[in-house]
Amino acid sequence: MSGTSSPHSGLSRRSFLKASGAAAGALGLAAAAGMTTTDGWLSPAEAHAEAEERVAHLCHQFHCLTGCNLKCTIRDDRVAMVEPSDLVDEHHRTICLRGISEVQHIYAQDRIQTPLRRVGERGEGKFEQISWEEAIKTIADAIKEAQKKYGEESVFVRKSTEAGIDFDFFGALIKADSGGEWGLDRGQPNGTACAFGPFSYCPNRSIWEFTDASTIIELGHNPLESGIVWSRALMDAKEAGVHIVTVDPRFTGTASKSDEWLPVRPGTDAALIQGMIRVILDEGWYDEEFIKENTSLVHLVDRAAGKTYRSAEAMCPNPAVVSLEEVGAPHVWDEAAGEPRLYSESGVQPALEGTWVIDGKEYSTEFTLMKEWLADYSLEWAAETCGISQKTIAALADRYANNGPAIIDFGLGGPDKYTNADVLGHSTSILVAITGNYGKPGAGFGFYHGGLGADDPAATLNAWALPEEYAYTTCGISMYDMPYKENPIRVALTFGDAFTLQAAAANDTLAWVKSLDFFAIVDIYHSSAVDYADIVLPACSKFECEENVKALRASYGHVMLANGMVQPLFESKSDLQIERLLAAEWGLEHLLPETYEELARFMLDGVEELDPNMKGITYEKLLESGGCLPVAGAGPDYRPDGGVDEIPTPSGKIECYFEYLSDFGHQFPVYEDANEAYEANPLKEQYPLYFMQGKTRYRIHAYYTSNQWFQENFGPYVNISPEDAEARGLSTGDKVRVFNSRGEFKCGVHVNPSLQPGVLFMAETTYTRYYDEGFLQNVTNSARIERAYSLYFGPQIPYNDTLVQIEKA
Ligand SMILES: Nc1nc2c(c(=O)[nH]1)N[C@H]1C(S)=C(S)[C@@H](COP(=O)(O)OP(=O)(O)OC[C@H]3O[C@@H](n4cnc5c(=O)[nH]c(N)nc54)[C@H](O)[C@@H]3O)O[C@H]1N2
Ligand SMILES: Nc1nc2c(c(=O)[nH]1)N[C@H]1C(S)=C(S)[C@@H](COP(=O)(O)OP(=O)(O)OC[C@H]3O[C@@H](n4cnc5c(=O)[nH]c(N)nc54)[C@H](O)[C@@H]3O)O[C@H]1N2
Ligand SMILES: [Mo]
Repeated sequence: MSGTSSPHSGLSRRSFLKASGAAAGALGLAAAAGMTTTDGWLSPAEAHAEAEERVAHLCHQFHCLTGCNLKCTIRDDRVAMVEPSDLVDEHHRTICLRGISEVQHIYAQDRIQTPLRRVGERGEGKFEQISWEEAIKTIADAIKEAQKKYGEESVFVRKSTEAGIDFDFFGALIKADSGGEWGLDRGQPNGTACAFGPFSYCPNRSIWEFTDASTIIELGHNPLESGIVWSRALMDAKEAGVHIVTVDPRFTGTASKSDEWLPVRPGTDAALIQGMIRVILDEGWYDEEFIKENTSLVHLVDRAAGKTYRSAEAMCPNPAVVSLEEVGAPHVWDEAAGEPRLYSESGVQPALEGTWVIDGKEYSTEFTLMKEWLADYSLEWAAETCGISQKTIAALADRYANNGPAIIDFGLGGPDKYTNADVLGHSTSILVAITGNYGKPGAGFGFYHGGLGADDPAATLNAWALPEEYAYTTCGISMYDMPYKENPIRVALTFGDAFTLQAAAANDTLAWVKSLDFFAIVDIYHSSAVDYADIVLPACSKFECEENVKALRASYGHVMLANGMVQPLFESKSDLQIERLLAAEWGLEHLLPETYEELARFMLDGVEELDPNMKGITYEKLLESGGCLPVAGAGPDYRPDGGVDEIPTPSGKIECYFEYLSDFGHQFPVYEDANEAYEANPLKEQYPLYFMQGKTRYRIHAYYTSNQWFQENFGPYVNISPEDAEARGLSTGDKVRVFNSRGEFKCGVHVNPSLQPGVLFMAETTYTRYYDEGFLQNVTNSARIERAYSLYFGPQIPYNDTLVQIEKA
């Protein structure tokens, strides 16, 4: 198959390589490492007289949670132009500026061109070029040696999300440690998991239903940057007259399109939500019928023991992990009978409020206990804590409770990245539960966008499985703990730069990485962690492959098969072939698909019969179509069932009272300051500024850093309010030093009136090589509080929970 996509009569890839090699001197370190400049890749294609031109439909990056189909003009086996796909229905037809400028990215100077071996110190970034054979053997030898000396659990293999979206075989084949709990994007979900079920942060209804809502609250979510393509649904809602409220310390793009912007103080959203709950209870705006029918708030609780009156004796552990049989059925106070009855008994009329003595023990309903808990939280306190006025909180509560269906669309960035995010998620769950804004059109909560929820009809694809004995293991210590807790890891292999993207407090992380016996990375670009690797392997981009086809994906309402690939640039290889080369060192490559074509054919085999949504989608028909077919029923009219009758908790009800957190006193979401980012923190004397990070439309995390157009205008810079800038004599374009006790970095500064005084903002992240010194991850917070280990998803990395100082460099 290889080569059939590039039958050129003109200049071949090989001759380009030779031609561009002449300019190798321009790159300094990179040239010493055997790299050539990529300048030559752009102009000759345009100038070529007999250019061979064709169109290919390729799949774009996934980690902005879309994965667009892209129409690419390929000239002389090089991507020359990228446009929105014409194979996609009008409503899903999209492209963003990252897609449209891919040409600048694919052929960027940061591409890793050949396998490299480190020759300097770790972190120095000095390499020599080596052969694939030698590189693969060096990695395999290091892994085998560690396995022999220290056991299988000494080897760590982890893929960055973008690098692992299509498959992740090799780590499982060698039973490596995968880094345990993710520690990302599960902060609020830690609070909603027990209430509505583990994966309730993925909405059970569709984003296209935004138009059915009366109100949408964007809670620390900035879809106009973090979900550009999905934000179409928000704009549809705006056009339909839906009232949109954005809660964000910054005046974001999303705030600018909203009816209201609430500039909350960083890390205090739980106080805002608790203020709303307080108003709703005081005013009697709750939905009593919904509460009685669908929530745990009518359960009886033994006041002294803090334990729900159930048919089982033991305290209920995390309800997300147990069944009704294990914990016993809850009782309510039956008003008809005047005695406790099983909630599940027919004809029971549960009391909402009250306290009764049963067998000498005092019992109250959860609702009564909730009111007692809330007694500590006045509206005045809420307003003072979160920085939003009492009047505004009360008006929002009114709108949310009394004005028709409402949606809370929370971000997994922003407020999720503080140590108190579970308190926010739990509070939001209670707000939703008492108002009944769930399980009906135009109502719900969660992280809308990204097909994580029920945005488009489900599409069934077969999963390529390895024999059962081949599976990742975990040493019991998650990656975020590895720099701090004793662990068996000696050797690491990452696909993508997981170490500097996914871990905070980079000085700690990288000190740990330096202490390892061996570290290898497979990446497309010279990302930040590359400098620390012993061996670097060049992966090819999403636009390149040894064969004609590559990724098969179900995304954004369509099934797409990337086809018409460009040959891998330089000496890069596809991830599949890299995994196969590694697997071959263990004689296990036969367990992997030989080609992307084999994988895609397998994934599609028989799905037409299995799933009515997949009707008409076969490998052949996909190729005939150009590479993209709609899943049946996709489009803005799609409405999933998404009801309230199947809450996957032991009781089948929305659980508001978290018995399992009694040891921490968190049965209800007791308000808690963030770890570092709070007003009364004495540390503010030294480091007075909140340092928030977030997504930018110009990058997916660090990816696209290498795009020259973006680099020229949107390199690493810190945003600061005019007030804070003036106090420090800073103007836009100045160089600054940002620092705290964990570390520092130097880069440019932008004075930006969209920020409130006291708050800095920076887009995460950019490769270290573009900073003047260090990078933002040097200052971010890696604290893991004790309670977090009891939560469903474990501790969350609190990047935003960070205080810093800034000065002119
Ligand atoms: N372009 C682009 N899109 C992406 C990604 C990307 O890298 N680039 N990454 C994807 C991923 S992995 C994720 S998790 C999602 C995340 O999607 P979002 O959650 O929308 O992402 P963020 O920009 O991190 O955070 C959202 C907002 O939270 C605000 N914020 C910070 N602290 C607080 C706070 O205490 N309270 C409130 N209310 N707001 C606060 C920030 O100012 C920011 O505007 O985006 C996805 N989409
Ligand atoms: N300070 C701070 N840090 C943060 C955040 C924050 O808000 N603040 N947000 C966090 C969030 S929400 C998340 S989800 C994580 C994301 O962290 P990751 O999951 O690690 O990020 P990705 O962007 O998915 O992965 C990008 C890496 O994979 C490489 N790559 C891309 N495509 C491929 C491929 O096809 N093959 C191979 N081999 N490599 C590839 C890229 O070059 C890059 O090194 O970052 C977190 N980091
Ligand atoms: Mo994320």
